[in-house]
Amino acid sequence: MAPHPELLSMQRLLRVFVASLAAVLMTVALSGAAVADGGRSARTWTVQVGSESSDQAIQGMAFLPENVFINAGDKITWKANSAEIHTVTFLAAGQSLESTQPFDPALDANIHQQGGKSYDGQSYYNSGVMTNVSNSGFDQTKEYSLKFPATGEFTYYCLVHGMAMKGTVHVREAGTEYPYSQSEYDHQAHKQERKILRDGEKQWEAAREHVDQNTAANTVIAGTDNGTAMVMRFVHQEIKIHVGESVTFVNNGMGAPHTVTFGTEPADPFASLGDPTNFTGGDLSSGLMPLKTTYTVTFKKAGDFDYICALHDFMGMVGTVEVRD
Ligand SMILES: [Cu+2]
Repeated sequence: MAPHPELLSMQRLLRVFVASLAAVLMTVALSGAAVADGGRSARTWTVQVGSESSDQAIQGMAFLPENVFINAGDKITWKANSAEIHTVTFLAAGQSLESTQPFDPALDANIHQQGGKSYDGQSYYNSGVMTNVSNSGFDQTKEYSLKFPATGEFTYYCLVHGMAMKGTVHVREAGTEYPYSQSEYDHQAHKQERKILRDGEKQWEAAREHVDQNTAANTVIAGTDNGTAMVMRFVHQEIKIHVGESVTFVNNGMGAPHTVTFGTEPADPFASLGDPTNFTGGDLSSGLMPLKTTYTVTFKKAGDFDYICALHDFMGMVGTVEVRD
């Protein structure tokens, strides 16, 4: 007697289930075996540099994971994970973070890759500019790898974001049991990324509420951040005023600098340019707007005036002031 068709499909389902269970068990056995070698064979670990929302509006100042525990002889590969630029920088013994101005032309080497492929524990090593896009205005480094032959605790920084963005490599004796697997680090990283996105959305919302409640003040928030999550947008992106009125741009953040730049993008985004008290069009720039600074522009002519943040325009940080008679 032929088996009932439903029974047949049950048997097939069961076979599929057993096969997938076997695959899962196999994976578990394999990763178990890898841990059981006591970490004697050198490994390569991955750390993400930055994080972002899909529209690039929210950017994370973080190495994910921030702490990684490896053994002597292992290698770390840092991977660019955001449009916002970052560096992986190990300072030389005795060197201070303040002394390394990444964009100082006199210290041009700061922003370029420096040091060998194996970390000596005391010299200056730099990844160059890490970003996942090619239009940041810098030579793009997508991946940076260093081998760690010696034990120790090594803290590194992003030169662009300074103390706000650091990570530590904990290098232990070869053969030490690893406290975390790569997939555990990846899980931590995903969790932190989601938190950064949530924090960014909240700040963006707060910025919108702030400008909505103070429309008479003609305020535009020129980016905001909480030291980790950055909102790379002008709020409101479009503002309407009358001839003779002013707009005040406010950098409301704790870590990320911005600019307000009308006209041609200047070669040096950090220098201020033009007279903001009497703007009728053409080139005008705030120069670098560090944290909690304002820049007020008085518009003396009708028209639509487009402007950018010269540091973050490639990720959509642009706006327009519509000036009417
Ligand atoms: Cu900006």
